[in-house]
Amino acid sequence: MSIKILVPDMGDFKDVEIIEVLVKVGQLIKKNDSIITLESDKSSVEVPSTQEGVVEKINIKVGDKVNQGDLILNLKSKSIAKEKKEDVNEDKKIEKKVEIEKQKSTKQKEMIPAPPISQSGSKSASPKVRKFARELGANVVEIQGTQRAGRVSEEDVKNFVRSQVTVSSGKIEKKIHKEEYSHEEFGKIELKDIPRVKKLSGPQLVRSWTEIPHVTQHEEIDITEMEQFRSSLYDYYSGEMIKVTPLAFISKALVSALKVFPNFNASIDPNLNKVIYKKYFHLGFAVDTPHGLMVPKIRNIDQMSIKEIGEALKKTSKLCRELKIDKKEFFGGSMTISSLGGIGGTFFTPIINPPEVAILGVGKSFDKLVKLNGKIVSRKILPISLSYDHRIIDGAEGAKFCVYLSECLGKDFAFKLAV
Ligand code: CAO
Repeated sequence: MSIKILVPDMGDFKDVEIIEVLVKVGQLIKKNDSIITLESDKSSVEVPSTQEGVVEKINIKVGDKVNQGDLILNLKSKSIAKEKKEDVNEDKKIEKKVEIEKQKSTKQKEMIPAPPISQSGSKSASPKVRKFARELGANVVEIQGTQRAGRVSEEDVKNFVRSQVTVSSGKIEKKIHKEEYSHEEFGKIELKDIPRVKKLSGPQLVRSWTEIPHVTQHEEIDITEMEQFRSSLYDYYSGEMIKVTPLAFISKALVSALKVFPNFNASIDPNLNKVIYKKYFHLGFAVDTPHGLMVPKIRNIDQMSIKEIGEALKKTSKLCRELKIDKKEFFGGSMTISSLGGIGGTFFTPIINPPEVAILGVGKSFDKLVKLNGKIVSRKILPISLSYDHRIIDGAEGAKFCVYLSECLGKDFAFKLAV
C-alpha cells in the first residue's frame, strides 16, 4: 500500500510546467518538504509533500505540464514499512543513507547559514535564484524580496545570507545571540511583532552600517539672518504670513552644495567598479510615521522655490503617514536629509541610505552667545551632522562641503540661494 501525492489546487493555473524535481526514489521526506518546483509565466512555486514517507516511485519528470490532481509520486508510509518485516532492513538502509547524507550536508552547512526551518510555502523567485538559495542553504520563503511584487532576486539571497552569518578570524559562523539571562528573570515582559516598515528597513540599515566606512562631521551654522528672514515672510498680495520650516531653506542650500561637490550626488556601482554621477537633484527626507521611518524622495528640488519645497514636504510626509505613497518614490535619490529639528537634540550620526553616499542630519536650532566683532552677542545656531562614504569622499571634501553649507545658510544666504 502506498500514499499518493497529488498536485494541489493551484487556483487559475493550468498546464503548469515542472522545472525541478527535488526528491529521489528511496529518499525519506517529511510532511511539508518541497518535492517539485512549478513555474508559470507569472511565478514559480515549490510544492510541499502532504505526507511523510519514503519515495517509492516518481511519476513525473522535468518539463511535464501538470494540473490539479495529477499524481506526482508514491510514498511508502514509514509505519507500513515497519509492519512488513522484509522491508524493514531495506528501509533501515535507506534511512541510514539519508542520515549519512543529512550529516554530510549539516557539516557543509556549518560553514553557511542554518538550514531552513520550514520548506513549505510559496515565494516568487526564478529557478536560478531558488537553486542559488538552496546551494547556500537558504530558503527563499524566509527571504524578503525587493523586486516587483516581492520577487526574490539573487542580490536578496546574498543579503539574507550576509545577515545570517558573521566572519571571525576567517571562519564563517551563524549569528546566534543568546542573552546570559532571559529577560523574564528580571520582571514582567511583553512580546510584540516588529512593525513591517522596521522589518524592511532593518537589513538595509545593517548593510549600510557594516559595509560603508562612515565619517560624520559636525558643524554649527549661524542662521540668525536666515531665521529673521524666514519669520518675516508674507504673501505680497494677501498680506498673510508664509509658514515655511527651516528644512526648505536647508534643502535649497544642499542642492546648491551638490552642484559644487558632485561626489556627494553619486553612487558606487560595485559590479562595474565605477562611480555614477547623477545629473538630477532628488532629495530624500526621513519622515517619522506611526508605521516607522520612511525616506521618500522629492524630485527636481533645484527647479523649486523655497515655498514650493515647503509645500512638497508637507504633501509627501502626509502621503507617507497615510501609507499612500508609491513604492518607487523611495528610490532614486541624490542625498537624504534627516531632520530632527522639529523634535529636539543637536548632533547625531545619521546612517547613509545606500546607494546614496551621504546624508545630512539636522538638529534643533538654539541661541548661543558668541564673540562677533569684539562683542558678545546672541546668535541662532543650527547644528548639522554630515555622514559620508569615505570610499569616495575624503575628509577635506567633507569639511569643505560643511563650510559651503554654512555660507549658503549664513548671513549671505539671500545671494547664495538666490531666493
Ligand atoms: N530648528 C528649530 N526649529 C525647527 C527646525 C530646526 N532645525 N526644524 C523644524 N523646526 C520647527 C518648525 O519650524 C516647526 O515650527 P512651528 O510649529 O513653529 O511652525 C516645527 O519645528 C515642526 O516642524 P516639522 O517637523 O513639522 O517640519 P519640518 O519641515 O522641519 O520636517 C519632516 C518635516 C517630515 C521631516 C518631519 O515632520 C519629520 O518627520 N521629522 C522626523 C525625521 C526623523 O525621524 N529623522 C530621524 C531619522 S533617523 O532615525
